[in-house]
Amino acid sequence: MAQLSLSRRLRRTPFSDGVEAAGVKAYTVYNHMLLPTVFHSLEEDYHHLKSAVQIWDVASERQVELRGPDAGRLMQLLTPRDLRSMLPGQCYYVPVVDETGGMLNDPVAVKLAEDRWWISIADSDLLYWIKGLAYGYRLDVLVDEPDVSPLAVQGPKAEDLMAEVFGDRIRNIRFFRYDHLQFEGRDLVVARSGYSKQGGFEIYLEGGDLGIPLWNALFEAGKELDVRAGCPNLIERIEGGLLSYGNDMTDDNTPHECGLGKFCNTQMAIGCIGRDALLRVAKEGPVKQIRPLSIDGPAVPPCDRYWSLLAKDKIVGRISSAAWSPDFNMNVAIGMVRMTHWDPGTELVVDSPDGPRRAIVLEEFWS
Ligand code: THG
Repeated sequence: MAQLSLSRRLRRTPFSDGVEAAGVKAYTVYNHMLLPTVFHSLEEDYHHLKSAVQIWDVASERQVELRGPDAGRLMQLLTPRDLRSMLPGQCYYVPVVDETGGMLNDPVAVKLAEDRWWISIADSDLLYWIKGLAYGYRLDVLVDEPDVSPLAVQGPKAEDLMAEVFGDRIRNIRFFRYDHLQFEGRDLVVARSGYSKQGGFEIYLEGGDLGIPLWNALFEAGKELDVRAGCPNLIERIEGGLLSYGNDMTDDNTPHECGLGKFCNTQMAIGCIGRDALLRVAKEGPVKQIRPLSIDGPAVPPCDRYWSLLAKDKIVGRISSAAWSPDFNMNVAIGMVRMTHWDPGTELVVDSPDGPRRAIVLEEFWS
């Protein structure tokens, strides 16, 4: 396999030195920044994530900061999720859509104050869309990418590790809420959230200079807990049904096609750019939707292009993510399936790189 050439354009993170010292084996590029994908092996990392605690360099989840009197108004322009009852101290998973209702990103919105938000983005250049809207609507708001780098602590022992470093106060943080905690005299936003289903926290580090001190403090405190460097794990995130923007959905998809309808209150989201388009398509309902699937046979290769889903030689969908799951003893996958074939139990044929295999539409992986 060829290697990725490193350069300044492919940004390092405040934690990269620690990630390298920990023996990172593979990276992907996310928001033009290095994002680790493997430390030991996908499967070893997976078992460890589900049994212990890991420190993840997810600095590539960049923040778009909105600051000023119109910050809240701009935030609501972006999403069909109704933000009116959201308070400082809360985080919301929000679909961001364009004027056609197409998904531009699926970030976590962090409300710091009425006039200050962070939008913790997935892999697309949302900054330019947001700056364009702020300028075009003549909003009184500053939009930029601050020096803020999330570091995630994930796994069943995450709470115990975090308590060692930040004190028992972190135990009171509820899911998708945050608190302000101190580290070396610096104020940090710490949320109970993260891109795994194993539980944990995300530390939003303001000021890259503290990256390695924070990284080292967590490893020092976690020695007894078998803490390791980790990263979002492909197997675990497919099992958990966590979507990956650019892989499982693009701007060709509406939130409803992505199964993100539960994060939309389109009727209530007055101001949302995509509101009219979404109200129009919501009437009919989506004709295709994201589904969990199993794929028969031995471990599948990496899904680096769509794999067609066929029924009687007709294309009825496509797989966008797939991996061998040791715990479920099958290949787990995420795909987009047409309405005529999306019911749980439907048997399809997937055109995988090593030939046709049976795929089954599931309800959930864990049932
Ligand atoms: N954390 C932060 N920023 C992020 C991610 C993150 N930016 C990029 C990417 N991940 C955005 N995508 C997601 C996808 C899923 C979730 C969060 C961000 C998520 N979903 C939960 C679920 O589906 O079960 C819970 C959603 C909810 O109930 O509100 O956590 O991980 N900072």
